[in-house]
Amino acid sequence: MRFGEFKSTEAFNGTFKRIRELGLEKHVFELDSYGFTVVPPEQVADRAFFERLRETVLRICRERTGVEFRLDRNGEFGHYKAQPQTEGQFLLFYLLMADRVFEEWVLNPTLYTLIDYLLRGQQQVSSLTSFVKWKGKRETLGLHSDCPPDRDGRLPACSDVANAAYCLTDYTLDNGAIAMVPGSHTWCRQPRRGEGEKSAVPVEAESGSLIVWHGNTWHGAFEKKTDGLRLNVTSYHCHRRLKNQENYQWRVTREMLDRNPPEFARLVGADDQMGWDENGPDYSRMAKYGSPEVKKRMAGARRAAEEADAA
Ligand SMILES: O=C(O)CCC(=O)C(=O)O
Ligand SMILES: [Fe+2]
Repeated sequence: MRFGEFKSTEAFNGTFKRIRELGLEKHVFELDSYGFTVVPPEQVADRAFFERLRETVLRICRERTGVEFRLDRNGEFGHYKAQPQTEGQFLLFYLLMADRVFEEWVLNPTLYTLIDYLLRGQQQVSSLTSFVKWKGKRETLGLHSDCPPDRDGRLPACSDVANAAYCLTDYTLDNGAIAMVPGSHTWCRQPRRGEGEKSAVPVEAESGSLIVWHGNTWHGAFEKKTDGLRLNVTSYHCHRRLKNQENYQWRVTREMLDRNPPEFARLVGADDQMGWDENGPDYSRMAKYGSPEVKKRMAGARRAAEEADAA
């Protein structure tokens, strides 16, 4: 029996094989069992890439605040205004459009493969942000699920969104680690106010690790009690049928598309014709960048139409 080659799972077989090639089986098991996993630095990216990405985030902190940022010093808001801002925390938004290193990041094989698994090949980038944190009081862990609920707070059983934090500094309890409620991804609802706080565990991880979680998993963050920064690149993805948080579909440049593989175009919705104006849909986007499965379906439909015409 050869797993990974079944006809009925044709579209998934590639993902299955990549999980095996990258040695991510244990992480898939943890995601399914507990709703989150931590991939160690050596399975994520090399040190040079990590340093380049972290330097870029620190540079963007400086550019947006007007203040010099150093890992061993607390941050400041400076003239940066983007909301939300809370005690000792702001977010840097729209990083994918800020530097080419983030284009490399969203295509990172480990990140791409685990998100691909969770969203069954239908992912797009929803937002690429950095949570920049320093010492600051928190009353609660702020537990929530990243998935948009229905009006009663319920969530779909499968993952409609998936998230991953690339840790650019160590995550420890005192350093304000992310908090997870193991197993909560199976409960298919948002937590009620204050619910789950006692069951939450700190996800301690060394810098360079990738923390990945299922869209339903309840999570928040512990208070950062130490001096210095806690930095990450939060790589939030959603199913392509959902609206993304940041606008890429119509803002991504031709140069960005030309210098990257078709997977990148799909991550930014460049193959998506939705959202048209008086000119109607532009199906050439799908024809150019669509996934092999979509192209196969389109070709099949075309053939069937031709045959019907000929008959
Ligand atoms: O502060 C944190 O690390 C939690 C962030 C969070 O909720 C998220 O990235 O979705
Ligand atoms: Fe979240």
